[in-house]
Amino acid sequence: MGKLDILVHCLAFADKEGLVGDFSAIPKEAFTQALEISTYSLASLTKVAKPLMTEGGSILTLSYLGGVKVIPNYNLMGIAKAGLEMSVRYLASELGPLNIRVNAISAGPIRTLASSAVGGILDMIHHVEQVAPLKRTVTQTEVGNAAAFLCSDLASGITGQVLYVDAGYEIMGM
Ligand code: 0WE
Repeated sequence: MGKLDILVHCLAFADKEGLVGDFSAIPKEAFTQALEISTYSLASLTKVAKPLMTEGGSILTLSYLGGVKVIPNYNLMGIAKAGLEMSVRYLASELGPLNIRVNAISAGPIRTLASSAVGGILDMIHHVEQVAPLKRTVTQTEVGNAAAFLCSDLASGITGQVLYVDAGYEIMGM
């Protein structure tokens, strides 16, 4: 592959058992699988990207508010995203001396193929449209634009951060 400048990590999975019902009832196997795919994969990919980013670089991952606050049914993915956001900080600390930046975007809910498998996603989007300062949800283009910024030299002073691209929803308390 030679040289690498940018790595975008956009990968998550939890078994349906971990996205519904009682949190305390999540099977150990589902827990391990979700953390391996959704959390460990960032460190794993970073390990192989690191020696390729010989002139510095930018690593970006995608997170969700459910890793910081309780979102009904996000359950197991919340644990995975909490671990992912903390991984961003530890990786940023490790790779900063190599001028490799590591950040995350925490996006608001978006209607996609993956999210259509989530029960009640339309109700959640409707809620965000009422509560978020911008009175709407975000588009995939807006998330992409923020990703382009964080991966570019415009963000050369930013590392270890979680940038909310959520129409402002995260600042609201009620
Ligand atoms: O991170 C996610 C969901 C990622 C995801 C989606 C699925 C659906 C199909 C991970 N694993 C699976 N497993 C499947 O079998 N989001 C940010 C979207 C999402 O998922 C939710 C949400 C939102 C928002 C689940 C419950 C509540 C809210």
